[in-house]
Amino acid sequence: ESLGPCNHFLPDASSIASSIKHHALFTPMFSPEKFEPPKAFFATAQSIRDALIINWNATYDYYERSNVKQAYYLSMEFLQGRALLNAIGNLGLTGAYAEALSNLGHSLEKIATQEPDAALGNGGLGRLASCFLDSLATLNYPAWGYGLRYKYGLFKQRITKDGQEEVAEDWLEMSNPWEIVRNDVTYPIKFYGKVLTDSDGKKHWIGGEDIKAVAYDVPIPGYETKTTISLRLWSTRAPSGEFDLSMFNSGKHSQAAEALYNAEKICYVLYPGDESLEGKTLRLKQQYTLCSASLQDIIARFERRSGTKVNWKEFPEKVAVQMNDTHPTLCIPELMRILIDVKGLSWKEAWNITQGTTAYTNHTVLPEALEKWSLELMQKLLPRHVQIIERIDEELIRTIVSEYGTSDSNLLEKKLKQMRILENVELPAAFSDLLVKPKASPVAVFTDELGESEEEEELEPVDGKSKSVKKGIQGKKKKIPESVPEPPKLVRMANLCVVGGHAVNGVAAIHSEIVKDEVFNDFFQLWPEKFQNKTNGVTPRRWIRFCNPDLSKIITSWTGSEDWVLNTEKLSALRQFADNEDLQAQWRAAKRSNKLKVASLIKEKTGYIVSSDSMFDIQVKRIHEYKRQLLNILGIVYRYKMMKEMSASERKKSVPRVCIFGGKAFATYVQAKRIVKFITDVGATVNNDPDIGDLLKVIFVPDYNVSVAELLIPASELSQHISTAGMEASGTSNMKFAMNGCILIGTLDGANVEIREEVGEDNFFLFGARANEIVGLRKERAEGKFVPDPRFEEVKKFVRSGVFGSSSYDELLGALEGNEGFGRADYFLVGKDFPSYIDCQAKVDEAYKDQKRWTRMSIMNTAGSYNFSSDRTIHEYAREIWNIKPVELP
Ligand code: DL6
Repeated sequence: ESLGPCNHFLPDASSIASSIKHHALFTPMFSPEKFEPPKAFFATAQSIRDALIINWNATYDYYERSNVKQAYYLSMEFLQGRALLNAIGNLGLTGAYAEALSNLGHSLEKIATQEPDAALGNGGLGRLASCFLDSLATLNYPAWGYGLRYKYGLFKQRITKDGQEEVAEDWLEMSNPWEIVRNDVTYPIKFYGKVLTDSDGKKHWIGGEDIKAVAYDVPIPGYETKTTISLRLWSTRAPSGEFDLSMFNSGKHSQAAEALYNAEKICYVLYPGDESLEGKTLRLKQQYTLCSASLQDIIARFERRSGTKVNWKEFPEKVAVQMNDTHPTLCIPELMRILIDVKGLSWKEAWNITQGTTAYTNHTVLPEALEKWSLELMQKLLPRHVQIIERIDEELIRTIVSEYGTSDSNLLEKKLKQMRILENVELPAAFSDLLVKPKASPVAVFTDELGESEEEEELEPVDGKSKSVKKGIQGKKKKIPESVPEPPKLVRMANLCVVGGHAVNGVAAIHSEIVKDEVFNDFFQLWPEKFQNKTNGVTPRRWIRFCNPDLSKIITSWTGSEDWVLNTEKLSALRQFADNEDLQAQWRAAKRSNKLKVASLIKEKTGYIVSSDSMFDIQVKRIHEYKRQLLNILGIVYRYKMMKEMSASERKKSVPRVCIFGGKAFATYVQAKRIVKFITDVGATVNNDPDIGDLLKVIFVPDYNVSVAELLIPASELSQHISTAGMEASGTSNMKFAMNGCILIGTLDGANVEIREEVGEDNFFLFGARANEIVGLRKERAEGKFVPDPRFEEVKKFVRSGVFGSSSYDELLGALEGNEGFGRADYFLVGKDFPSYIDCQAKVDEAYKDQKRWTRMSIMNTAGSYNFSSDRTIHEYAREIWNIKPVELP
């Protein structure tokens, strides 16, 4: 029995129940006699999947027939979370499913928790991609997502007494009911090999290692629409015939299956460790697999839809490719390669098509996160792509030379150095005479590639060998003493994106300004028209309507309808009721019931018992020094120290807080892991201190993911977005928290700036240095002019005194002081912002004591969050970058 085409034919509870029973019977995964939660989950998922497939097919057929322009969102990460409640909710079947399951002896809410999170992402970038898919489907935009199907996701985080431990996340162990494997949709992917040139100059890349990419489709339903788009995830396999039977039979089992393993391991984990050459190679293979398989698929669709007459010039009128950060940059040379080598187009034609098709979103200003690949590695793995990249680099040099001329060689040299795609690579022969060469001195002069002429420098002896080096005249082969390593030749992926794409966008207003003024300023001067801002957004379906049903009911009743789910501007109507006592009482009751759920989660995951009368103060995000979890925890230590110094009666007057942390530290990011360990150490002391009791609890929720966020965010009262100003591109959890009536404490960074404008200055706790002060402050710090606040010094002393265990936390605190061996002195300005942070926290306590004022602030946050719906963001991308239009299915 099928459910029929979902929301056009609303099935009732009894037909749903029979569909679930049907799937329970015919799902061969479980024994027949029992109908326990895992089986009930799979049967329920399969019953709703029937409806999704009907709609997915209808959507696909219609796009195919009408040959509309489609956007493709390429991303290494999609942080989908669970799909069951979202699918049922989007199809408007929550009530019917709840009733059907209850008739079968289960509760929908409980069955939903059986589903493992699809955690194919690391953080905001991946969750943004998933929010975008929801908005694209909901708004009826013809668009697809493309990603990789990682067998083990990123990792599962365990918290032990030693801090974070990573274990493989086996999310596919029980199979994934949402994916549809398309064994007929496969593409060959090759690596290594060589490039041959035939007599008419045509290039042929003969691969040295072949694998194939296989499509797995995940249907993405829109809210209250039949449109169901696709997230196509690639998995990798060896081509058929690669299993060596005779070798296997001769007992060489591993060797016989080597090709299989080599292919499959490409899609084992997201961001495999890249310290080894093997790790780097694997990452590059992943990126290329995503780009090549997706482009082959897109091109095949374009050709099929074009019918007998393929007009390649029309490609950008039918296809938009969005590169989510630099991971899919290889789309540019891959599209060029296919168009030139396979389809026979000229360089110019291919370049116009590639530029017209691709666009790039930048998600970070951290220099270390702007990817650069070793040219040598890329040359081995993708020899033809390197030729194409070299040619793009050469064209770019030509553009730079024509823009800046040759008269001011310093300027030209500077521009070339900053803008070229290839770093530390000599200028191509055609340009070697361009720069004015300083006269060679009679003494032997040593040169570097870009001709910086410098005095002889004394170098530290390396291996007891030669120790002097000079840099000098352009054009001469670098002559470097044996012991001084050549700077590595690199491919700057971000530069390639900016050059190859027709649009470049940042993800919040302040970030887009930084992108223009700092990160890509040279390119902005050259092509100002390419640069745009697209402030991020989050889907109000998952992030209010489904994760916070109690608050949703209240919003619906006070705004008069459920329209706000699709038209979030309607949320602003709540402003007029912000002081209404009835609304305030309902609002507080909803928050309280969400807090009770989190208190149970905390007990289950950590064993700690927390009081829901305390303020729930939350910081959940990737653990990173720039996000400054360290500032938060040092603020907590200060609070604890102050409490310990108070008399018992004074202490009782403190505002009780549960301080909750969650987030993963990248496996090889040592300082981030130290921060996790420190937080849990502080928790172990504070939470067991009888003087403190419920007045302060410090909780680290392990394995933070979308499902945990769906519980924490609705329960939050204060949330922390406290990055060093200028370093957080946008943040998206700040938007989710504000939507759920949580008040933010934060710096003027990323989307905080716009959130504060919308919710009102009085409803946001602001502290810290501003982005334009950071450079000066760092300089001051480096010059030893910074005078720390005595409270900061006291806190560090307190930590070192051993209250939180035997560790002296030298590495952790050393980084704040710039002690010898601990690198840059407090680069993230924790010490500088500490006093303003704790003063601001005192204001938070004062505000919380006045619950009427606090509730008003909370309502004003939800009311002011309307602009941060991903629907708004997607409309902007569709209009201003992709040029696609909504298509309503007939
Ligand atoms: O744009 C989505 C998200 C932003 O909200 C965050 O501010 C930003 O940190 C994140 N960027 C990344 C990229 N990598 N790094 N670092 O995850 O993107």
